[in-house]
Amino acid sequence: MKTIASTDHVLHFPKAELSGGELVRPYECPERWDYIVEALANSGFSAPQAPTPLDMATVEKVHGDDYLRFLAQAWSLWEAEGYQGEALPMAVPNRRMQQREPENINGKLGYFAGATETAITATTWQAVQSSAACAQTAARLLGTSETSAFALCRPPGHHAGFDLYGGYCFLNNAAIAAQQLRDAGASKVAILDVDFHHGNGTQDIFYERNDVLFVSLHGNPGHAFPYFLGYADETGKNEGEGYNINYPMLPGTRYSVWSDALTDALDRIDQYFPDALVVSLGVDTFERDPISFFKLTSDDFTRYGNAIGKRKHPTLFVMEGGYAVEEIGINTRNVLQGFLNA
Ligand code: OKP
Ligand code: ZN
Repeated sequence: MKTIASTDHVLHFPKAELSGGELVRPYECPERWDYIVEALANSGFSAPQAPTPLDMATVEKVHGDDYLRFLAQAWSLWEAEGYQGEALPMAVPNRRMQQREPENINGKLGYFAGATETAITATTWQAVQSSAACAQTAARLLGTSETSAFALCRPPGHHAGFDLYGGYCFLNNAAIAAQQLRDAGASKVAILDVDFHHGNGTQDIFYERNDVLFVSLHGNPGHAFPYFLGYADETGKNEGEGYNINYPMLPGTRYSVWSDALTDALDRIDQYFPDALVVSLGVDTFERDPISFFKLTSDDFTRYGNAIGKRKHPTLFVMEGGYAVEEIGINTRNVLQGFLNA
């Protein structure tokens, strides 16, 4: 299995994340990438390949024009105000408020924010585009020479909606990969999101579409980020009705329960007969993850990689979360090895 990864990921590393009322070193940090590259190298995976530059035409089919213009301009507008810190949203449009993009950068940040912990720096946009390019390049491989691939994306993408950033995400890498597969001739693509957090951005993007099935296993939003989406009664809208499936699970969930949801999810995916499967791969379901509440062990990652592999879909893994940094490499490798050994 080939890995596509970009060293540009280091260009996104804010000094701070807003967490528990403090500005802390971000959980989503550059060493995450290093640990994964190291674990794959130690297990005989081929060295990562750099992506080709991002083709924005694909991105424009899953994100709004106003939003993409905002991401490209955010830092220069922030800098022009003379601010010394990193760009964080503060005021956000809420119930009974106007949904209009303001002129001022603070207004724009709030308007496009789906959450307020994630900072933008001078070089964030470059890192974000290279991360998306990894997903797109890996999707191109899957459409041609390969039956599986791994896009080692950083920053992650599944919280990025049509016109929303936050939860460490800016461009939705998995959505871009799915769209790329569609444009290359796949008539149906399934996305399986196994990150601990609900893929609210991916759900948002494909909610009214039936050419992309979205299936997510995650912490119950009544108890876990992103809090405002991810319930089981969210099943899609219009053409997309029936093509969105959520499996919210409670604090303390172990593999015995999680794997039943996975089996059900994989059955639903098989019944859809997709031409390709995109896996939003977050390993923050790990028992020692610092910000999550599922209880999967490192061996469980091998088990579920194997279960996914047994379904024999052309499969693209796209990296999402995982914050137990020293174990992120082993856990990610275990999923991919379990998959390959199926
Ligand atoms: C991104 B992905 C930590 C709270 C964190 C944001 C979580 C984003 C997770 N104090 N809230 O889905 O792994
Ligand atoms: Zn996550």
